[in-house]
Amino acid sequence: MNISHIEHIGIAVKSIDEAKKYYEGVLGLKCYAVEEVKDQKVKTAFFKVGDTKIELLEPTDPEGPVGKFIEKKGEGIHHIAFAVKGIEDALSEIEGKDINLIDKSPRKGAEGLDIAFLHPKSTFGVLTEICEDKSNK
Ligand code: CMX
Repeated sequence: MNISHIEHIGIAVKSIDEAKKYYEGVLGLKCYAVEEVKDQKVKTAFFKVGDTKIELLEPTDPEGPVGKFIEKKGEGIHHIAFAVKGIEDALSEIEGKDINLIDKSPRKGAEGLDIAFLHPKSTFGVLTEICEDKSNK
């Protein structure tokens, strides 16, 4: 598998507006995009840190994946996302190694990336995403 870098770290928060006071006011990062991902029942906010981003995730529905996560575990790191080249091949390779895939084929995520999740029970407790930017940005 060809992983180039950590694309982003997803952090579950109850309120993006509240959390922004820390990321902008204390860490001095700049929020450059806010986007709702309706099918995931979240609002997202992005901050760049070198080649990696911080993705804040605020639930829009308590029954969505992030709403359930906050209810159970509280705010905190929700997932880690690795940028790969060739996401379809990466998924076939991962499936061949007996890892439980949440997404057997890529779907569209925030920022137009092709994304797929690996179940945390197969990945030592860390919800893991692989993603690929197929645009020519
Ligand atoms: N990290 C680590 N463990 C997690 C987890 C997370 N983010 N979310 C759930 N779990 C654990 C739970 O603690 C639970 O463990 P126990 O059985 O030991 O208690 C187990 O996984 C099952 O949890 P659950 O609450 O019953 O939740 P579900 O099975 O309904 O769903 C998951 C869990 C990971 C399959 C689901 O959240 C999912 O499909 N996630 C992928 C999509 C997603 O997270 N989208 C939001 C982000 C979208 C974006 O970035 O744009």
